[in-house]
Parts: sequence; structure tokens; C-alpha cells
Amino acid sequence: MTIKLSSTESVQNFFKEVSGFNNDQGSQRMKKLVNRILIDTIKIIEDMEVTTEEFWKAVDYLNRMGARGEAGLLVAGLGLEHYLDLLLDAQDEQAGLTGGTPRTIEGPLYVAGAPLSEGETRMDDGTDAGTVMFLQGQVKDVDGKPIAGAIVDLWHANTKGTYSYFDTTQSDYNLRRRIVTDSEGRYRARSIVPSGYGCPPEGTTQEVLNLLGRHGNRPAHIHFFISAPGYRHLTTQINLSGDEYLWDDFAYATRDGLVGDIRFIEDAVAAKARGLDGERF
Ligand code: MBD
Ligand code: FE
Repeated sequence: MTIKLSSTESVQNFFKEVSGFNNDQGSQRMKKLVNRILIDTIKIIEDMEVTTEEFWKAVDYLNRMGARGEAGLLVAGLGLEHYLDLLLDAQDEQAGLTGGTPRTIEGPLYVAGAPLSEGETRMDDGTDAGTVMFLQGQVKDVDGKPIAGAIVDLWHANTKGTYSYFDTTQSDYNLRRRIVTDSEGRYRARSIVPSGYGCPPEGTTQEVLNLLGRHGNRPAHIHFFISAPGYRHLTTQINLSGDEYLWDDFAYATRDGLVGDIRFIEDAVAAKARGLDGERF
């Protein structure tokens, strides 16, 4: 028969002591959170009959995950980062805040401080022989009024699906830029078409995904932070249509309203006629 120590007074009192309830230092919030986590942990150990071998395997896993810096990747793959978006959506709906471009997860690969330009920029360093991509948009408020002076902070992967800084073979801030919107709220960028991301096959996140019978792939996508004084920050993405992982994203970031079409134009003259001028960048 399963032993349930978690509900006994002596074990409850022991973990209250462990959580600092018997001193008046530290953080009340932290004490309550740590206590809840510990009590829920021992309940899981009892309910799931977790063996000591499994327990120490989990401790070892955390050490290996931390050493690789994969905690952010794991919470994305376990859908917890997406869950936070669902929670924010529900809070917004309750507060009557509707409309606008949907939010989706940031993921673990953002780097702050990308080069800042006015109106337009080139994002790639020219070393990756990818397909040239032009990206343009307009930042508007929920009533459709253009927002001049908004900051559009963009980042995406290269043709191998890897990101600068995490892929140390790329130059600093490659495929990462901030653009200030012009008087009409518009921004334009020249870049290269990204490939989808895949979790490192030898990593700790993929190790868990394998045990769950899952892959670790994301569709090709472009990340956005949009911010402007007096407005809420938006974290979102464009996920590229036609990608086999568009609706099979290991991080659950693709959402209705966040799917973008890439229109391929073979003819540079035709592209220029449509305002997509590679020579300008
Ligand atoms: C990514 O590029 C990404 O966007 C997310 C959410 C998770 C892992 C890699
Ligand atoms: Fe990404």
C-alpha cells in the first residue's frame, strides 16, 4: 500500500520549517511558493511512487539542463510558455482588452540591444547565401491608427535554422535588428528567408522530447517585439505558411492570425517595381 506522509502534521511542519515559516526574515512570497512546490513535489513522489533512482535521475537532469542553458527551451517544449499566453489572453478578455495582432511566445533566443535604424534596415550580414527576403509592415493601434516612432525589434534564424549568439559562427547581431517606425508607422527590412528551428539533437530538451515520442522542430518564423510609449508591449511572430511544422510546432507558437505567406518573385525588375528594392539596402 502506498504511504502518504505528505498529509501528516509532522511532515507538513517539517516543510514549513524548511520554507522559512518559523523565521521573520526573507520574502513571504518566496516562502509560500517554495512551501507549495515542496508539498506538491512530495505528493507527486507519493502518488506516482517515484523511486529514489528516478528522483536522482531528475536531479542529474536539472544539472545537465542548466549546464547547457536549456531551461528556456524545455519550458517552450512542454507548452508552459504557450500556457502563459493563454493566461494573458484570458486576463485581457476579462478586462475587455480585445483586438490587435495576437501575442505568442518569445522563446529562449532573444538578445537585447540589436542595432537600431530609422524606418528600414538590412538584417543579414551577407555571408549566408539565402533567398533575399523583404519584410514590411505597419504598426497600428487597436483602432487602426498608425503609430509613428514605435520600435520593432526583430530576430530570426538563418538558412540552417540557427540564431546568432547561440550559433557562435554567426556575426554579432546577425538577423537581429530594431527599426523605428516612420511617420506612417511603417517599417521595412531586407533579410534572408529563415529556415525552421530544431532542438539540438544531443541536448537535454530533445532527450525529454524523445521520451515523450515527440520531435523538437519549429516552422520557419520571424520574432517581433513591438513597443511604443503609452502602449503595451507586444511579443509575437510570423510563422511561414507551407512549412511542414506550421501546425506541428514543438513550442506551440503558431496561432491563427500569425501565419505569413512568402511570395517568391524571380524577377528583380518586377520586385523593384513593387517597391522591393534590394539596392536600397
Ligand atoms: C525558437 O527559435 C523559438 O522561437 C522557440 C519558441 C523555441 C526554440 C527555438
Ligand atoms: Fe525562434
